[in-house]
Amino acid sequence: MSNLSQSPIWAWLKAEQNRQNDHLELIASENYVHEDILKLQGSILTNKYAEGYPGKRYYGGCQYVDCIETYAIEQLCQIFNVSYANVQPHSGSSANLAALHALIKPGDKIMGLSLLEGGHLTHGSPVNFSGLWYTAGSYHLSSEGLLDYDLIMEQAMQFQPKVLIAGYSAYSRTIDWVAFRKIADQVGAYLLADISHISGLIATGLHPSPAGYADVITSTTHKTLRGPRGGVIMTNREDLSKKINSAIFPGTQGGPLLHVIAAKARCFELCQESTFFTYQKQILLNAQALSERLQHHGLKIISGGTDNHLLLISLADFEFTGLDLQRALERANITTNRNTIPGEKRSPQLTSGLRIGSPALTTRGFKEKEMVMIADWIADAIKNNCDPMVIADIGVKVAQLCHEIPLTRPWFV
Ligand code: DSN
Repeated sequence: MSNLSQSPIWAWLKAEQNRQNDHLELIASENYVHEDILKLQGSILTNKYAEGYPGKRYYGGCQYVDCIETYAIEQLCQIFNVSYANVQPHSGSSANLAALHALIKPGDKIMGLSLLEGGHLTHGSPVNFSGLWYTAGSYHLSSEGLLDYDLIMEQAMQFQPKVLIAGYSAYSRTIDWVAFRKIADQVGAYLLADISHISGLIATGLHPSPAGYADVITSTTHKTLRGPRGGVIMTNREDLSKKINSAIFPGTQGGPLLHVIAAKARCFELCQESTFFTYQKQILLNAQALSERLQHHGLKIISGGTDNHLLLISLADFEFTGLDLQRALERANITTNRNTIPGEKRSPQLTSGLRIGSPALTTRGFKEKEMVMIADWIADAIKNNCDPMVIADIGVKVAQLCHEIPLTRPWFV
């Protein structure tokens, strides 16, 4: 097939474009990128092999990609106030894989928040490399769904991890890095901060930074940071920076994706513009508006609210599951994901929670007024047990709102 427009791939791309425009995107880890990010990711940089690091490559012809990667590293160090960075990880999972590979040996102990309570697969889940290759233990939230640092100290003292991991996929409160440093010091562990979800808030000073407390910081670049899909690793320790570089290449990856690294560099530039601070502020206001309005309807939010971009609705008191609600909202063109909650009694496939986040809709231009409307619709769906008539009615309102505030991010088809 010589013409892309005749390929089914083109039709699926157009269909996905329409889906993104016609749906309310509430998945906390998704966002809509700037057109420069799309441009750079689709650029001729994809043609270039550059195994190694700037100035020390295993291929010729790297003079320009060296400039791009060096610039990306400098920009990232500036934003997060760190001395060393690696911008080659293909994803957040790859970043965590390399960080652990740099710090410890297979069989050593790691400890993160339980996946069921908001941790991440790569923080020690038994079905992931982190739980299969390392001896993994979990710490747990308090009964209110909060990090309880005395409790974590106790759990860490008992388990004695070599790496303590902080940073989460479904935790809506501020993380106290000073308390985590204290716990890590007490048990003689490295502190690994995975800031994938909150890196945009940290970059703009709206959440405390782990820099100066964590030995190693990992992140994705596509969530609140609003860049291309990918990962990064940062540290202030020269000894660890060398180990991290070796752990990425040749340890766990081959050639870096220079088209993605260029897009990361552009993302880091955009993060330093004043509009990015305004955007992050609005993310917080929007998440709070969602949380307050849902609680106004009598719904339970885990931990009682949110300090960041996401919140977790508890469905423990309802007969339908997180999966039921996710599917019902999807029929009304509201995209969310089901999530386990602390004290979960259902399977991870079904769950008793729904995670929602504000980054993507904030990019779309939505403010508190729209968040209140959306919270009303979600509450309607819940209180009416996902009744098909109610869901159909919500779908009509969603279509109207998407029409009134279209996605003005660049379109490429
Ligand atoms: N799966 C991502 C999330 O949705 O939070 C984290 O990797």
